[in-house]
Amino acid sequence: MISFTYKLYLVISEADCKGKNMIAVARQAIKGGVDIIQLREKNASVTEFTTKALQLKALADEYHIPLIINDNLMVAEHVNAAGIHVGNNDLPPAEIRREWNVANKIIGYSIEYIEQLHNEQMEAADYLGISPVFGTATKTDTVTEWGLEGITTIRQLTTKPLIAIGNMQLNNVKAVINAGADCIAVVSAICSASNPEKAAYDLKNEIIK
Ligand code: TZP
Ligand code: MG
Repeated sequence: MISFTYKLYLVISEADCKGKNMIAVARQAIKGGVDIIQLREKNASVTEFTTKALQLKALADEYHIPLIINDNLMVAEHVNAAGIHVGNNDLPPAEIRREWNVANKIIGYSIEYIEQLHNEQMEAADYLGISPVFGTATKTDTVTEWGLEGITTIRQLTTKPLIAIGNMQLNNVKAVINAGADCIAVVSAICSASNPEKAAYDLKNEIIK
């Protein structure tokens, strides 16, 4: 089991950067305080996904932070990512653990239903994503809006690191941490910011203060 000490998790795709260069946005975000990054490309071909993953891996290596790949184990293995993040409808964590036979890889698992906290999949995961905490325009096909109460409920059911995602903003991250989350994951609060470095810096300070 890995030790998960990260506090500010950037989830990024080319589309989320809305015309800006994704690698430039990611670099600024890392300079501001992002300490783990996930490439989440929903509509890219495997070739495009791999190309972007390689670029982001080089950047992550430069700053010595982990790169996580969303959903695609082939891409994660190919670029030697630090880990993979999956949801309820993806390759299950226990299976990934068997296939990707490397002990120190990080496996993240999104919790969308409370029942998932009682299945073997969550046992195989290194961290759990609370998905989503609040409703967000970035991802609309969601099941449960956990809210602060949901975080507290999940906190009581597991000791695994909890990553909060879904409309995380400067004015709510502290409450989310106080409710029991260990780490905050964001897309738009950084990718859509006019100054991603400052946005990351402010979020990080708010989380750790
Ligand atoms: N999973 C649950 S909500 C979400 C994902 C990928 C999107 C979060 O985006 P934002 O812009 O930080 O609300
Ligand atoms: Mg998925």
